[in-house]
Amino acid sequence: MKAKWLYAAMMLTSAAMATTPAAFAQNNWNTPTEPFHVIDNVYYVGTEGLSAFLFTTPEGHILLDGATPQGAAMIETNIAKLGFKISDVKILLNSHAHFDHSGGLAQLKTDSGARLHAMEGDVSALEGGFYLGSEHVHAMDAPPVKVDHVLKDGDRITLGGFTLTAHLTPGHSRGCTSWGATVKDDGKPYEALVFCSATVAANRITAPLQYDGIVADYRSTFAKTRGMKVDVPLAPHPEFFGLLEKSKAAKANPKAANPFIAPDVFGPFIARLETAFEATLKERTAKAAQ
Ligand code: 4NZ
Ligand code: ZN
Repeated sequence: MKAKWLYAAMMLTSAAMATTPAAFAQNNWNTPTEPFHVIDNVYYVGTEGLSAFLFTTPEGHILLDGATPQGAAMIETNIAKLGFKISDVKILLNSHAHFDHSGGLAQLKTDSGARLHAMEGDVSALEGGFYLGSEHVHAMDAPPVKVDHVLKDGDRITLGGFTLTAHLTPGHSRGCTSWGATVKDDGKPYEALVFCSATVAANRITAPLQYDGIVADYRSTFAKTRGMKVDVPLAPHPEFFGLLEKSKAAKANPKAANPFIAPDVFGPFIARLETAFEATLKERTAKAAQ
């Protein structure tokens, strides 16, 4: 447990200090990994370093996130490995319009024919193929992708009797969206949440701001998520909640309780992100005043 906290703290610190896009890229983003069942109708179909989630229903499937442009083919391979068809993906969603989660969406949209639903604040970046506020940094570009339906906070997406709720959790991106759903395990209901992110990462949170209102946005996200009941914490970066390790544990011990049910980790996780955000803001504000 201690080592995990230290690792998280190190990641947050190094992310806060790094300045170039390359400094944030992880070398396992485009490394394939086996897909796995998470819970109920939820499957992991991402790469080793970038999540993508498939929500299956009798009337077609919902795919959340596209990893990088190179990751799209790995996601499609993983969907097929699970026995599902890319042509049955009817709805495409995104956690946030950063190239490491939206880069594969254009390819996935072409190959599936699905409609893309996205939060208002992220539409310009998705359709323009840029990182909002860093339009000139082409290393952070993504293939442009047309948004078919614009979402607002609290909107619901329903397909085949399954519903996902779009919770606007802005800051990390302007339209950062955390996707919630009630899932069942052993007949009992659990609240699952794919938490967008709230790390500072490549964002400028002092002048010149990444986008207007970014600091208030991060704080609104901490206030909103602090009290959320999350039984099954999931994220676009699998290491946030140790998803690959949980999958290994589930495979090693299939009769044990589902390891993805972890109701005590989300609150403390948000508290650590908030502490890291305020520390980075304080540091950068002091530096700017020198
Ligand atoms: S993210 C970069 N989506 O916050 C930016 O993990 C943002 C992220 C990763 C990498 N970057 O500029 O390389
Ligand atoms: Zn991001």
